[in-house]
Amino acid sequence: MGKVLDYINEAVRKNAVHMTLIDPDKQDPEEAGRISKEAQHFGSSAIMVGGSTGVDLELTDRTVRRIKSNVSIPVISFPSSSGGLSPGFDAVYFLSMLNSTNPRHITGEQAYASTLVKEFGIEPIGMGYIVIEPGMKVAEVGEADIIGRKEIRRAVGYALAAEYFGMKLVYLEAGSGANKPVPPDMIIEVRKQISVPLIVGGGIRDADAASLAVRSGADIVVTGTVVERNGGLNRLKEIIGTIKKVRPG
Ligand code: 1GP
Repeated sequence: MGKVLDYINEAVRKNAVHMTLIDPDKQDPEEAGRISKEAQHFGSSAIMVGGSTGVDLELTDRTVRRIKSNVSIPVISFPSSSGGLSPGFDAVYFLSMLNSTNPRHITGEQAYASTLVKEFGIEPIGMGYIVIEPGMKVAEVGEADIIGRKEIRRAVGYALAAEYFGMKLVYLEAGSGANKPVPPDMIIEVRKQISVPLIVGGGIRDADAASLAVRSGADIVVTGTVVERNGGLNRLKEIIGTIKKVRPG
């Protein structure tokens, strides 16, 4: 097992985990570094870097380097395509959008990215990525056959399939900026059925929503949009503080 995956598994065993998503398009590298430093200080366990649109390799690279010089927690690529990889990453979520209708997002981009991952010497962490309603931009770009909020059995099916394929993590994604996060009853059922760590993200913007996700069974909560708003860092602090209380070490 790789170093970053070991670190994630260990963190999840101890208590509920938070990861901060930074979209390189949303702020300059300096600001990304500043946000990441604060996030680490509040107790976030990793910085994920990625965005669904317009991946600019040069900007990603500068952003990753800036973040790396500001934090000691892992900086993980959260790619939307093979284009967003930088040699500066500690690891990459080597994800397959399992409910895409286009094989390009299930195995195509990955077949291209794998050689770059090898060349750069980045740790790949296999992940089953499952897009739930409303799905937002990532559903559109990834041509997802979106799983409805009530389609719990379908969500469980994809999550179990991910585990049986040998993927190390399962991610239930409502989409960045979603007006509603992944429903609690879906999280509960998926958590019951799988044994690998469960990540939940999309639309989690306050401590209550984060707490509900963790109480339902999310091992890892991802937030992105919240820090882009006024007072966002305070919100982030509250979110991380709350989830650590809900499932303390
Ligand atoms: C998106 O799940 C993440 O991939 C985070 O979503 O930006 O809504 O926090 P938000």
